[in-house]
Amino acid sequence: MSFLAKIRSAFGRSKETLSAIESLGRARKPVDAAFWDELEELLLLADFGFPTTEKIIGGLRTVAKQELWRTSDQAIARFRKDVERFLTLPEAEINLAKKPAVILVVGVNGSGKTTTIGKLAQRYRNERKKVLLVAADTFRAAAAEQLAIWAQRSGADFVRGREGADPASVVFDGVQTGKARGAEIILIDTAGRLQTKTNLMEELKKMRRIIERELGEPPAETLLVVDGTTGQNAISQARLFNEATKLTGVVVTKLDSTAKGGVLVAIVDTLEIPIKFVGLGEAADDLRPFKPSEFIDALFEDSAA
Ligand SMILES: Nc1nc2c(ncn2[C@@H]2O[C@H](COP(=O)(O)OP(=O)(O)OP(=O)(O)O)[C@@H](O)[C@H]2O)c(=O)[nH]1
Ligand SMILES: [Mg+2]
Repeated sequence: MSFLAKIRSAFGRSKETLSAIESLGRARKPVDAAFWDELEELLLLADFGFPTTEKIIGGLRTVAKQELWRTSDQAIARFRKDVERFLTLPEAEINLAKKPAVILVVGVNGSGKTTTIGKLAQRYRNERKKVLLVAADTFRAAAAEQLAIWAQRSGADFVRGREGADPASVVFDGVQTGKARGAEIILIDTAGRLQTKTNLMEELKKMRRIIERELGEPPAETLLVVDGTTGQNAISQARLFNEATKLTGVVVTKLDSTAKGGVLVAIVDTLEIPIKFVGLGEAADDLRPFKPSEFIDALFEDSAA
């Protein structure tokens, strides 16, 4: 299934708010105070968040005045373009230029880190790349088991530490092993942690320092995995993880279970970090590179058809 078809069927389940935005355009209502209020409410419902909503509406109102818009279809057509522009950042491609390309994966508990790594491993193995998975989640033995299954399934190499070991030591082993075996991509899984727990964020900084020391440069990618159903807490996660580990990209998972696609726009807008992949289900091929134009087309299903 194409990204478009997949995301359409995923969103099809519960895309009321976004269809409502579309209907608001089709209704060709006058562009008046009531219209702006209605649009604002819909954006907040779709999880664009207050600051991003205000920015989008403020921009639209300015153009509405300049261009003397009369009906809401003009506003919604422009809205669509604005959202695409908001979502489009440079460096949106995953960076695999370095050998090995080290990808550190971080996020709160249950956001989908391990599953995302498994899907990435499968993707790169399909391209015949030499992939190493590193289980630096030493918090629970089950975490390493879960990653081991993905390694086995995809034919990736696998390194783990003892339960309770210092995750930084596992990262060290992982990078050493990867270099020695000529791995092209090293994916490092970390334990879920709350962005507000300072000691756990320090632990991440340490892992990053080890990678930097062993490679002579920062990891090729530090990806934050965010659960798309979380709502505005995703913004706080992105901000605090970015402070600790300087993120290069975000992966938004579980988009198949939410209508609140606006959170993607809020993340990119407030933090200027690109979304690199989206998760649309639990299977290996349910991770897709994120393409703003396709995403917008999927959201505005009817008008795109
Ligand atoms: N529907 C859906 N479920 C997903 C997606 N990605 C992950 N999941 C599910 O979310 C649950 C948690 O995923 P994990 O990959 O274990 O999450 P994690 O971040 O590694 O969790 P911790 O290691 O405990 O912090 C699992 O049941 C996954 O199958 C997705 O894109 N869509
Ligand atoms: Mg995990």
